[in-house]
Amino acid sequence: MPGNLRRRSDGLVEPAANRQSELDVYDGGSNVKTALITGITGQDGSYLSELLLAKGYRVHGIVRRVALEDPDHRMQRIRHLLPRLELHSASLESFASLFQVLARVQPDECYHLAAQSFVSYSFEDEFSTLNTNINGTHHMLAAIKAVAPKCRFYFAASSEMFGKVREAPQNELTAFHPRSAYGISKVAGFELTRNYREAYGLFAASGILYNHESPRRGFEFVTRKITSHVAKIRLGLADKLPLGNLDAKRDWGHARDYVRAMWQMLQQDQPDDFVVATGHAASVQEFAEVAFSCVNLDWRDYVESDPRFFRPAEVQLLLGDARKASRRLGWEPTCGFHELVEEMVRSDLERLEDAGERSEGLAEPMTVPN
Ligand code: NDP
Ligand code: GDR
Repeated sequence: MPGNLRRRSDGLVEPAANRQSELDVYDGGSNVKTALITGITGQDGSYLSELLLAKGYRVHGIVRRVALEDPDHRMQRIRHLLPRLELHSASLESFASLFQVLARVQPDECYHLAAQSFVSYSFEDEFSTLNTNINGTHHMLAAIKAVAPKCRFYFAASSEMFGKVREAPQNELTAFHPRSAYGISKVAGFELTRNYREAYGLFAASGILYNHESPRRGFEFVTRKITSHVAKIRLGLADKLPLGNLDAKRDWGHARDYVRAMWQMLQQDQPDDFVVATGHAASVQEFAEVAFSCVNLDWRDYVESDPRFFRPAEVQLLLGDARKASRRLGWEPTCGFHELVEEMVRSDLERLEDAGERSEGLAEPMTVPN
């Protein structure tokens, strides 16, 4: 256990310093809600934690045991929140471990975000993607049914379920046609969530979220890959950006907007499923064009086609119709495409410049192949 974390007698893991004074803020309140987030170390988990803490929730998170051993690296996105979070180690693959956490925390709301979320990787390892994503969701639902049946459950479904789209834009009634093990796993999770709602009366909702990005996006996803390379190229640290299919179009929004929709879904009178999207699509090439133009460079001088980054089955166009979310949740995106790209490029430039100034080397903090 790292020095800045300690395990309490009830099994909770928490920052070693000053824990109780933080909790006193919440302990006295009669309306304090408790939320449990799986995947709290990911992009969405970090923004959702910030949102819920700002609303006065007690926020618990499930993390992998290895994260507790290497918090500087694996908890980077939530490092600034650690004194206010209560973390539990459990494994998505183990029903018993999730059952124990749910029984102990008794959350009012559970946001199930943990998944093998990289579509490309799901072609390399279908088995672990299906296992983690389907069984993980099933374990969470079954444990909630058994020990916390009043808990409201959010499932992180995906536009990848539409895959080879039957129509554009897609809405909650559009048929699914997934094109990867990842997409298949999300269809299974979506159907499990619906079935627990219909068969056992759980308050279980799915958000069918389209691509949402931010400076906290993993480096393997195309947007962050582009903005981090643009920053490196601008600073003379790289000279090429290898990419796959430039024609794929996605409906790109900002993660901070999308986690707000997750919370809103669990505040409704009845559980339901919602598409969350901006309603505007842009191609990978357009994203690269805008990103390079932010630093006064021409993308054509740097982008090169690399067969390694093409997928065996591609999803060519995803465009969402979020009118139901707008009507019923009052949800609207606040960040436009250009603003998103600019924020990501600016953030990557600042990160590299800071690293250069501190002479700590320029290795990316989360080293993943991209
Ligand atoms: P990230 O990849 O940033 O985060 C994934 C999280 O899941 C991390 O906390 C990761 O933990 C955890 N995780 C992965 N595998 C396991 C495992 N075997 N056991 C326990 N935890 C695991 O994803 P996002 O935050 O972007 O997405 C959140 C969810 O929303 C995912 O389910 C994703 O599929 C879905 N989604 C995302 C969209 C997007 O555009 N971002 C759109 C639609 C759906 P660790 O840090 O330890 O690896
Ligand atoms: P996606 O995101 O598969 O939509 O899944 P990703 O950024 O990986 O790909 C988007 C599109 O860009 C094309 N592409 C490349 N992709 C990557 N990663 N690297 C490249 O070099 C590259 N070149 C072109 C891809 O082929 C694809 O068409 C994301 C994840 O967050 C999922 O978890 C989530 O469910 C969906 O968004 C909605």
